[in-house]
Amino acid sequence: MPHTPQSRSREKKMSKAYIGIGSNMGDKKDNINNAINLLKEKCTVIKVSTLIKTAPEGYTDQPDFLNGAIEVDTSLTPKELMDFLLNIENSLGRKRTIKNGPRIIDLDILLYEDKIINDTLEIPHPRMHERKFVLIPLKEIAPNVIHPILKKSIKDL
Ligand code: PH2
Ligand code: MG
Ligand code: MG
Repeated sequence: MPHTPQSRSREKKMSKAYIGIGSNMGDKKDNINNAINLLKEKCTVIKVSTLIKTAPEGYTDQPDFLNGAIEVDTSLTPKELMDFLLNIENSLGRKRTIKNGPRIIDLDILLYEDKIINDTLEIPHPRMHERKFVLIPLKEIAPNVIHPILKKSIKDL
């Protein structure tokens, strides 16, 4: 069937988002793969970076992390996407004890289109540009994407 103006307007608007993923408890690789499979229930996963082992930043008295970055297309709004990511974290058994402490899985929205949101949800992720464990995997899948506040590409950050 050819696209008519009517059929096009009924299609869901898809947005591109980049998600940071990390784990430093249990079987880290399994946790990340399980989270990616759950993501596919509501998002189209376009790219997954190489997963890299990273030393903990911030609160350093905890195990090394496995970190990666994911590109998704989604019809979820930023808030809906955040709630979906929180549901995935909970369903994989994440318990929130120490702030920035060890976690089975962490899923953070890094970028959502070129939106800037300063609410309980902050997009771009407020610390992404200073975190190697975010920038290295993100550079692999999105080197030329522009940070909408800093106006610099990921590879230049
Ligand atoms: N996440 C944090 C704090 N520190 N360090 C590494 N290496 N990887 C992380 O994902 C990470 C961290 C808070 O979300
Ligand atoms: Mg995080
Ligand atoms: Mg988080």
